[in-house]
Amino acid sequence: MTNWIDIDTYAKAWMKEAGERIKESFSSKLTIQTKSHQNDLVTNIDKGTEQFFIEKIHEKYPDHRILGEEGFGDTLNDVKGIVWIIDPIDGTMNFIHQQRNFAISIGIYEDGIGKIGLIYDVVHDELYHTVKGNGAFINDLKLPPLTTGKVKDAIIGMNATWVTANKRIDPSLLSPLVKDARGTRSYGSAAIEMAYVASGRLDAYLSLRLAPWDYGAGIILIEELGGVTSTMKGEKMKIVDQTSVLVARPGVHEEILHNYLKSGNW
Ligand code: 2AM
Ligand code: CA
Ligand code: CA
Ligand code: CA
Repeated sequence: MTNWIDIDTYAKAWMKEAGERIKESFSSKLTIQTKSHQNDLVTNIDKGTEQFFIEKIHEKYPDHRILGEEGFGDTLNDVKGIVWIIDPIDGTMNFIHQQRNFAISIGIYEDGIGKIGLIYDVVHDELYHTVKGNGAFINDLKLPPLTTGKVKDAIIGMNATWVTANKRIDPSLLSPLVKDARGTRSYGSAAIEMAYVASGRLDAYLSLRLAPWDYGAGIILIEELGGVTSTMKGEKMKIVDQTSVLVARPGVHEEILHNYLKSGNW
């Protein structure tokens, strides 16, 4: 039998240790490179943090597999067994420019089913955690289940680029949602925005394209609290895919999906 509580305990301790190392790096010079385009950034600390987790996991759990953003883990063709999905720094641009508003995100899956969700907002020292079925917490504070809401009362997390002209979307599609919602916010870290949906600080979050390491931990946390997770087409995420993401408290999810997203080709 897999001892999920043990795995959770190790993972959280490694996250705290990695967080300390990241904070220590604030006083050293970063090596910054670009990836797919000029605003898609990666640093030596993203890479070093991913390697730190891989070493720890290999040592303690040699039969577990790892999918990491920076590519030091395994190449996965399936989701069999226990798979750790790791984003060593989610919000790299914030890490570089602001030295805050970034997180370490770890989702642990068994045969494609989410078992442990961990998001660590390093600078605020807020660790969002759940072992499926055992409740979700910020540090030691237990989070209440998410109540039903409406768009008109909702603060929605989304990136402003989705309402400007760009290749993925007609800018007029999401502007009615922005207009009808109580407010919108953009934090620049999908993991933090999903942790905020879990904790009720945001009522919804949506993004046109995210990778498994961006949303892998967040959907486990949100589902544990009764929130709703899907693609922007309303389909369930398959954890290995790049996809659009819509996560929200009940009610708000259905309203966004049916009243605002029906005409889009996401
Ligand atoms: P990252 O910082 O780990 O790259 C920014 O709005 C959010 O989108 C961050 O969570 C960021 O994760 C994520 N993201 C996903 N794909 C991205 C890309 N190609 N370029 C920049 N950010 C990306
Ligand atoms: Ca990245
Ligand atoms: Ca990310
Ligand atoms: Ca990242």
